[in-house]
Amino acid sequence: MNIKTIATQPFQDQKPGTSGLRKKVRVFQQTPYLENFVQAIFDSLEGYQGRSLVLGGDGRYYNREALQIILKMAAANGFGEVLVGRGGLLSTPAASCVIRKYQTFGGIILSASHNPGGPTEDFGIKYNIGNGGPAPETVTDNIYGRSKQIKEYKILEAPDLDLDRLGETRLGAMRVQVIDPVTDYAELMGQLFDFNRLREFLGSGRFDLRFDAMNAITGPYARHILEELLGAAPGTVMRGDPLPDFGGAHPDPNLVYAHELVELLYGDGAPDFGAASDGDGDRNMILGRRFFVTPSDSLAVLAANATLAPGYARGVKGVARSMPTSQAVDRVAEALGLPCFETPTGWKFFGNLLDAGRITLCGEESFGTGSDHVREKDGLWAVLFWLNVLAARGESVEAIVRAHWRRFGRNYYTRHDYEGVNAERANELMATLRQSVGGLAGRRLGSYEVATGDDFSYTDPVDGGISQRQGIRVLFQGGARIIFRLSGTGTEGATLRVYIESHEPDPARHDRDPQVALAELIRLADELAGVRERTGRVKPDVIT
Ligand code: G16
Repeated sequence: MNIKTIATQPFQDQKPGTSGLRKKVRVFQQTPYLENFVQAIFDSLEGYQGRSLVLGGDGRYYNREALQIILKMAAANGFGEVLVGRGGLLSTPAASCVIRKYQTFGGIILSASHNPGGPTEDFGIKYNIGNGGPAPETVTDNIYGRSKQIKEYKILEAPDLDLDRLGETRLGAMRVQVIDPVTDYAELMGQLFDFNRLREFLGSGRFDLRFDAMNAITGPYARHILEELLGAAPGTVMRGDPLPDFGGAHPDPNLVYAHELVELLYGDGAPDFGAASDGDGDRNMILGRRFFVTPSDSLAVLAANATLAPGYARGVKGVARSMPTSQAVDRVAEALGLPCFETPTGWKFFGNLLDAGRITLCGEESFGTGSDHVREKDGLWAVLFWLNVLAARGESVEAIVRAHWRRFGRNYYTRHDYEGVNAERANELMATLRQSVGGLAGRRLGSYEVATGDDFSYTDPVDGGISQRQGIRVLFQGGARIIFRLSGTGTEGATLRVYIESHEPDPARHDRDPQVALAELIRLADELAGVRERTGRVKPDVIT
């Protein structure tokens, strides 16, 4: 087998976004687009010769082809070993778990997360470092820098490997281990949660649940853990086979895209509990019977009830949330005397806090919740955590959340997304806001008074790294907020996200529709940014 060094020209558009490089499949299919980016990753790493790499993806279209290329490039570049999930599959949290458990040098995960899959849809690739978490900005900046200068890449000339059979093979001098994608992850879950109690709870026939895997990666994980290990009824896991195009579904677990599950949970004879996960298994949506738990509330409820799960019985060291996530968890932290950190959007910003032992739980409004058990957000983990809390408390989801609001107040929250907006116009909108926001302090807008306005900047408390321009914040007296930012995960045009929040302490006012409770702030947001005028849109594409 020959190592070939192939001359190449750089692409100028390989800047990783919020979570790796995401583009249309057809972009990645143009040789050497993928090859360049993979070589740029390898070139920007030091000390990996002879070490192990974890490799897997969410099974989306082009996953298998891309894996064969990456395997041959890893061999040509001197990795000693690759651990690859059978069938090329590994959920994002499972990849993080495997990197940590086997102390590998890092990992490459192929996924465009919750974006649709298929020949005309999205593909993505991201590099995770040895702590199991997404590469921090210093690393992704280096990869990007390298991708703009790259002149050659290395690849082994070899036949494709059979990735469907467990066991060890070789690719040149490199060992390839095809591992079961579920085993290590399931074992970790068994250490964190009370599987005996859950077996009684789910096997009793008195608790009915559905898990919607959205034809994506979590199907095999959820079937094994919920149905085989914990005895939930067969059929608990819906859409449980990972398909390359997700069966045409948009694997984003929210009220819009998981509508089959939502209809079940809001219909006659609804189950007690419903949950869904996304393309690569790191997001989660939690539903009770006719009740939706916002991701921000979910984080707060888990933080307040953490000690009910054996893995967290000794308590939580601290919590963190991304800046646009609601401040519900801040109130829990305050009541429990815990440190609470506010980071920019992107799971990578939690890594240092988790590694330094300053936080145990963290989460984001974008349906992400996680803990120090891995360094990624983790969809099925959140579901098991909720089930553990439900089993321990013996109350319904709704009762638990309402009791939480009574104690801490309710943070009404909504996010309005304007998708596929002309990128230039979206950038102009942000630039104008950036200029004016500082001057808003002290101004009265409707019944609100602005406390401060800024463009969020974050100084990492562990390594001192500074990340600027992380979202425009308008902060009102009393804690209400309006936040504007552009998504870093889209593949076409720009997505403007407007996040709106307000705290309501009065239990008599906890029953309102968030769109109604937040109506004035929603109107103010539109006026402040001129969303309609500048984007030409009269309403958001997605409201969560
Ligand atoms: C990624 C990141 C998350 C982020 C989300 C949305 O999630 O890991 O931290 O909150 O994107 O980002 P944006 O608002 O920039 O689109 P995932 O599940 O797509 O990997």
